[in-house]
Amino acid sequence: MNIEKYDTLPADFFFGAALSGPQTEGMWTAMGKQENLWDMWSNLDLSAFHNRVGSYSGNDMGSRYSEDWQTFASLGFTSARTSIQWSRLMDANGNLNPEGAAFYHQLFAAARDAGVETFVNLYHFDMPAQLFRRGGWESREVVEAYAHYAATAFAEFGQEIEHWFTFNEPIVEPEQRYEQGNWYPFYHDFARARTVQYHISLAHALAVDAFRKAKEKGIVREDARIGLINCFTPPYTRENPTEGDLEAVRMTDGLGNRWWLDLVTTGTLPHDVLDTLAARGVELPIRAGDEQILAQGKVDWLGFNYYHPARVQAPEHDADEYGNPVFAQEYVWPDAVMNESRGWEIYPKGVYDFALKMTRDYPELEWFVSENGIGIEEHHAERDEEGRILDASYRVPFVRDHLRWIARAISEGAKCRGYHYWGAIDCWSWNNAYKNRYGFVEVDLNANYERRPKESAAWIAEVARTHHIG
Ligand code: IFM
Repeated sequence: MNIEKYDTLPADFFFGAALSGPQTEGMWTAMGKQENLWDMWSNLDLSAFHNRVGSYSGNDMGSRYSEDWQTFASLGFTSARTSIQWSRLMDANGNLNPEGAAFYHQLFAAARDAGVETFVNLYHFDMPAQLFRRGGWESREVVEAYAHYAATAFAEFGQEIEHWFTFNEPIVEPEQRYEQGNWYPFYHDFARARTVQYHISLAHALAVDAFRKAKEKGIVREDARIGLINCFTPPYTRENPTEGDLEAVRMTDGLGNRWWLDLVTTGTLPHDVLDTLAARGVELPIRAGDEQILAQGKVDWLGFNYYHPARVQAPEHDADEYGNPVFAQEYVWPDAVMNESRGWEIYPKGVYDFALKMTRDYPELEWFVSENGIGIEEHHAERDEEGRILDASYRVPFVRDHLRWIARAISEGAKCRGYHYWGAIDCWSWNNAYKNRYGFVEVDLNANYERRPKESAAWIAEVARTHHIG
């Protein structure tokens, strides 16, 4: 496959950065911010975080945002997506926190001054702790509270922000917190995970509904758009698959990908997946009227976070040690190229395969690559005489190959409008904290979060300026 020939992206294709409030802002107790679930976990057990770096740190963007927006502009980025922290914008009684609101007004104004458009996401795994204690995403009350928070954000920033997103990676909390036991409070309960997934879907649809109503009333700008961002995993199985392997693909794709794609394009959830869940005794907390709520979930466009594919096969056992139903197990592809720091497969063609699937199955849907990036342990990285990290040998081919496959997908009709690189300035990553670095720009934790461009920074700036991938 001569992928090198796809070396140019369209002139109106945008480049930018993806980030989130909890991973960048720091200032975790300032400006009336409430405790969120990450703060709660950090307070309970700091040793759960790499090098004991808890949620307090962010990457100090809260005090350096003017410098950071300038840095994004210098990389040729015209937009950046961050998130509002629910726990900063709202107080414990569900009212607007004026200090939090003032912070975000300043943050967005500084971006405008630097010539960078802010895309705003409303939720990035950061449930306020007091709402978690009241049931978190397992509770309808919290779904309603989220809808109220979203409406408050639209009212407060509706004239400033054009691009809104309801959730980042809504599949991740059900999986990490409720099913796989990796994140506090470490549940291993498939059915609870699906309840959470269902409630997040309702919350998304209620927020879209609030957005549409705000738009009708002129509360948000006339040109404003709303979307959802998910980490989609193109699913693959072995060559010459059995029926069981194909079934594993259907459910992996159904729960992780089609669930959200159907929701945002048709306002429904995939029937085959719901039927299979019911047949395996997994009951969703469906109430009368929910269909009408979900029907509001159709979006204006979609964010596709792409890091790695899903390689699955028929499971050996149909239940796990906790009694949860199992629909698939990992298939270890012998040709896989791994990012050993993160444990994720590097498979740039996946972005193309999934792009073509969207073009085929959801032809009206416009989208952009809302996250892509490579996190590497750079603690002992080589540096040049000026101290710059020499990362071009791995970061450049990673980004270049993904961009080439995106260019090819566009040439075959994919409605992909842009590319946001995750963690363009190194940032805090959940329980991995600062273990893996994604940035084109280093953050030096030993020098008060000082920023320093890496070798790859000049390369991405040139690509963003010329649209020539090279
Ligand atoms: O850090 C995360 C981000 O919060 C969501 N997408 C994947 C990133 C890298 O792991």
